[in-house]
Amino acid sequence: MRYLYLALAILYTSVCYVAGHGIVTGIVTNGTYHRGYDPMFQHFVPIPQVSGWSTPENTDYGFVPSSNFTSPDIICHKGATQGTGTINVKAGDTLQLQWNPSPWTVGHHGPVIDYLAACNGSCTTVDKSMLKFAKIAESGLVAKTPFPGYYGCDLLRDNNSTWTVWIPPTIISGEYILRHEILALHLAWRRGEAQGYPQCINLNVTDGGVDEIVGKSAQGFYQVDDPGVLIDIWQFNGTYVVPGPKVWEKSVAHEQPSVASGGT
Ligand SMILES: *[C@@H]1O[C@H](CO)[C@@H](O)[C@H](O)[C@H]1NC(C)=O
Ligand SMILES: *[C@@H]1O[C@H](CO)[C@@H](O)[C@H](O)[C@H]1NC(C)=O
Ligand SMILES: *[C@@H]1O[C@H](CO)[C@@H](O)[C@H](O)[C@H]1NC(C)=O
Ligand SMILES: *[C@@H]1O[C@H](CO)[C@@H](O)[C@H](O)[C@H]1NC(C)=O
Ligand SMILES: *[C@@H]1O[C@H](CO)[C@@H](O)[C@H](O)[C@H]1NC(C)=O
Ligand SMILES: *[C@@H]1O[C@H](CO)[C@@H](O)[C@H](O)[C@H]1NC(C)=O
Ligand SMILES: *[C@@H]1O[C@H](CO)[C@@H](O)[C@H](O)[C@H]1NC(C)=O
Ligand SMILES: [Cu+2]
Repeated sequence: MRYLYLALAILYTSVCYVAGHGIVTGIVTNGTYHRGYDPMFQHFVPIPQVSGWSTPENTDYGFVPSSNFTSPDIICHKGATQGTGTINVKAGDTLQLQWNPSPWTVGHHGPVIDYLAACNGSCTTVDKSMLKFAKIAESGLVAKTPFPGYYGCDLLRDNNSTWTVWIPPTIISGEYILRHEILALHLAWRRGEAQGYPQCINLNVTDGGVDEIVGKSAQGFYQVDDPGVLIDIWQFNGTYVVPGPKVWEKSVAHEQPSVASGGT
């Protein structure tokens, strides 16, 4: 049985290479649409100014492999440089992030995780190696069925390939980077082949409170052998632990669907 599913996983993987895996191409805040970054922009004159971080190397809409999860690529994707624009939001606002191509690739399963880091100034010039991210939400294994388990990114796919993020209502006003990420685990039984799809977006938060984000470098989030990274989801029958730090207590993470047990 396992080999049938493996064959399917590999088939889906090859389909995925043709169709592309995914990026966030749109962000909706307060009813306003903002365009995300697209690697195609490198061919445009002028290059559009967007809040999404620039990743011109990511022409296949691909991923950072878990063999590279401690490299600078994991911060905001392959060779990322600062977004040139900023989205204004109020503390406590929600954002809807739109992934494309839609639907999110069938056969990709894994958690959806959101982080926030303060830029202590402008995010358009920030040194990404200085960013300290706090996890503000995570959605791991939502249900045991259908096989091989229903994960955050399956929920995302079934929700028009969109994801809602809540800005913590009490954070200090200022500029922040939202780091939104899917981890795809369909090949994660091979060491180093879990797939990270991080997407960074510049935000300017107003009407905030007094809570300061204390976080850590994204290069310290995940190790290649973490139980939530090196995992055979096609055989797994335990409690899925979303990798990375614990969710920051001032975030609105209780709004995120997640059930921490199950498997086949
Ligand atoms: C790993 O990350 C480095 C940058 O830190 C990059 O040059 C290299 O191409 C990456 N390798 C893979 C397999 O993605
Ligand atoms: C969101 O929309 C409401 C109603 O139009 C407005 O009062 C509020 O200022 C808007 N928020 C932002 C961040 O623009
Ligand atoms: C912002 O300040 C915090 C606290 O001093 C620090 O840990 C973090 O590295 C700073 N971030 C940047 C991007 O400079
Ligand atoms: C689904 O997402 C697309 C963007 O990818 C958007 O244009 C469309 O309005 C969304 N549909 C619904 C029903 O929300
Ligand atoms: C699904 O999409 C709707 C509409 O954008 C949104 O209100 C809801 O929060 C979304 N669910 C998740 C899990 O993101
Ligand atoms: C952020 O918002 C504040 C308050 O509205 C404004 O003064 C500032 O210029 C904004 N910064 C950016 C980069 O848009
Ligand atoms: C999964 O684990 C439960 C106990 O936690 C056990 O009852 C069940 O038989 C296991 N299923 C498989 C397919 O191994
Ligand atoms: Cu893919």
